[in-house]
Amino acid sequence: MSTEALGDLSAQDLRARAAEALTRARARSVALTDAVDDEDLVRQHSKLMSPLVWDLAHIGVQEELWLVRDVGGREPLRPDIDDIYDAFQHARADRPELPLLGPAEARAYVKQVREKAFDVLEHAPMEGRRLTEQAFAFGMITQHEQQHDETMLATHQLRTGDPVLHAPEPPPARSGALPREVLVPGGAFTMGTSAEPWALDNERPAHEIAVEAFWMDTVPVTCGAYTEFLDGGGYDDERWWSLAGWAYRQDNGITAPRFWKREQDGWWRTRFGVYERLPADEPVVHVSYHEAEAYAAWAGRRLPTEAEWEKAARFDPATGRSRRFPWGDEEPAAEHANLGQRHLRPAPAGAYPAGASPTGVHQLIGDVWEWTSTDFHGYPGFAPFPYREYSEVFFGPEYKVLRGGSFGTDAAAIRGTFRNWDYPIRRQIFAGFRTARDAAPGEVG
Ligand code: AVJ
Ligand code: FE
Repeated sequence: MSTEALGDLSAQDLRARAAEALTRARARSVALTDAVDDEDLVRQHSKLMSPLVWDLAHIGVQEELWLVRDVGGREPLRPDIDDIYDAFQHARADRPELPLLGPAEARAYVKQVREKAFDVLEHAPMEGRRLTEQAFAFGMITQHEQQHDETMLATHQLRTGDPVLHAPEPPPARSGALPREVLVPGGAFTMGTSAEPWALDNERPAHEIAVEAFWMDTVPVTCGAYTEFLDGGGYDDERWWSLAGWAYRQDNGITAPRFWKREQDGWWRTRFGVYERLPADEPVVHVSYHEAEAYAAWAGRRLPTEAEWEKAARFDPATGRSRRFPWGDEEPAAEHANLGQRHLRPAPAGAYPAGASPTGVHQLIGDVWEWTSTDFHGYPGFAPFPYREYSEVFFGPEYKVLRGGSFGTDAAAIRGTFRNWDYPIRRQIFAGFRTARDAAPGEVG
């Protein structure tokens, strides 16, 4: 569906689309929390994460705040728990100590909120307020739930014990031989969006920005390529690391990506409770920004800027226009990208020829979030909407932008303009990277 087409949907169609998206998100939240027993739901599997039962009730509280109370103007269901589930009031490490709703209570609560939210959806006008224009609030809450589902998936990866999640294997590489890198032409392009109905505040507004011609890796850096850096002593050679990166590596004794282990016969990893040999052709995942940056320096390259990433993903040289996705304006389908936890791992490099961008860059959407070298900031003309705490309070040099989504990101929560951010030391997220380099003066594309 094109942006314009969504803009033309009738109120009835918007309601159906919102209901379908909310229902799909809920099925995923239920599957992620039903997969483990109650004891496991209330446990903290890592100081970096909330207990799963916190995420579940927090999803409900956010939905109550925006859909039931604000859009619907209805009475609060549980005003007494607002504070407990306010992410700004309590750090993740402290959440197990809170008087949380238990598993049964949390499940009943989110169900009750959803019934009210659906009632609001049926009656709310889809215009008149910016919050309801094109069902924005429903799209925002769908994305919020899907984002927490990805966070819960990361919690699953940190939990120890037998595997409880299952999914089919991703498709094999099927692109044929790909060039190592492709040239993305220099010049202005449209970054961000003012037209995408469910785009969040930090993706707005659309603006023209110029980038110099550059070379971009055709596919994300694979485990095989990363192992060369590792086995070549890259983690012990200060030359490749930034000052902050080297301090991080030293202070934390970082010697390989998270979840990797060296055995007699090479590198192995733990993935959702399965211990397995590392697949050489799969994009590397669970690396920090610092590790990505060091690898790029070792390879004689650099990380792409956020603008370069978006130009590679959206710019169509034939029309001069920016697409919604690398493959065009249609919503992601199974042949385009590895999204939505359809598979429990990134797909091999070359698995998605139908998802390539016009300039020939593959797997920009799905598989692994990609670190960019850009700090998280608002675009020119940024306006917080509907609340400062979604994006604006995170603007600044402490956070790096990640792009493209991972195998754990749902299609509802990703597009060519979508921006994620995290601390450069984080590696429990499904993050990898690709590298870039400046084009030489003659190579202008
Ligand atoms: C956009 C993924 C950084 O999980 O911290 C969830 C999304 N905001 N609840 C996060 C979010 C509020 C956010 N990220
Ligand atoms: Fe949240």
